[in-house]
Amino acid sequence: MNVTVLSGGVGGARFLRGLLGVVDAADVTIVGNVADDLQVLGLHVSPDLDSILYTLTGRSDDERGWGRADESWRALETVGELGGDDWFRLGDRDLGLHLVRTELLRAGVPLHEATLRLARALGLDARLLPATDDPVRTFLETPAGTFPFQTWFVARGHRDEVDAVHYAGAPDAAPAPGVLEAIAAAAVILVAPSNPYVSIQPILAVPGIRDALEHRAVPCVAVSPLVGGRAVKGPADRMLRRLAGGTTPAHVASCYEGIVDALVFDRADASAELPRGVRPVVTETLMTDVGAARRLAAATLDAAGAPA
Ligand code: FO1
Repeated sequence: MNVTVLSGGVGGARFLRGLLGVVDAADVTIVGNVADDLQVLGLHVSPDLDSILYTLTGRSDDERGWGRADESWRALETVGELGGDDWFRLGDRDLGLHLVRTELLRAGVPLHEATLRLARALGLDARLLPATDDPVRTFLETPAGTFPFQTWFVARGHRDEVDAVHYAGAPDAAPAPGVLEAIAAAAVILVAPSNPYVSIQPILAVPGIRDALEHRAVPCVAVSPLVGGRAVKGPADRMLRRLAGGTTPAHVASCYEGIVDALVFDRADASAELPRGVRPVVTETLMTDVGAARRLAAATLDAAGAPA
């Protein structure tokens, strides 16, 4: 059974780890967000793709929430000593991956091919595709100004309220080879518990992807990233409050109108009426460990009528 999953970084990666515990990795295609990619010290960093790569191959630092386990920071210390840019922290092991990816990209290898090569080298059995090979970048409009995603998220600690979100480059972008094919070949489409505004909508903003989901012939189920109206980590709840008017499942579902048939959300969330065409599915969504992530993935597949 082919499963295609739209996913951001940390929360999405944890959900995917659960999914690979209940379905064959060879049947899973992941379409990852690349709109928070950036250049750091001349290197191309794809934080969401890397969170997925590291988590699914047992290399992630689950406590920190990003980057690699068993990391050291000697190169970054030297960067700091030399007065270089060290606000976006790249660990020594992580740097190795960015060096290889950047060299591939500079040699003209497109991002999807570079990602497939890295995934193969790290032993990932599922297929990981960037939503696009083209430079789509998230910008946040805030009362303090408009910022590129990582400036707002990391350098400013996402303290600024967000008035609007833009996906620069999206109108001219094309889905990466394999993305539309994976949506067309899926028996089930899932939207991981990721931030709708900065993880999922930048994928949908790539021309052709939203359209493919709107015209899907198979069930599509999203998982809410909120528990009891609050983000487990990050700014999703504050963004939903300001941009959608609240943090109930109905507000989350409003971000996915027309593309999902059901929304999976936590028992702690009030089961208010969802937008027309979106069925509520209530379960435990807090992924406290791999077992909990597996149960959530199984419940999500069940909601899509495709039990694991
Ligand atoms: N997040 C931080 O809060 N501070 C960092 O210095 C930082 C560095 C970093 C390096 C590589 C990487 O793959 C991710 C990194 N992240 C860091 C996480 C990242 O900014 C966000 O988690 C995602 O972009 C949001 O999905």
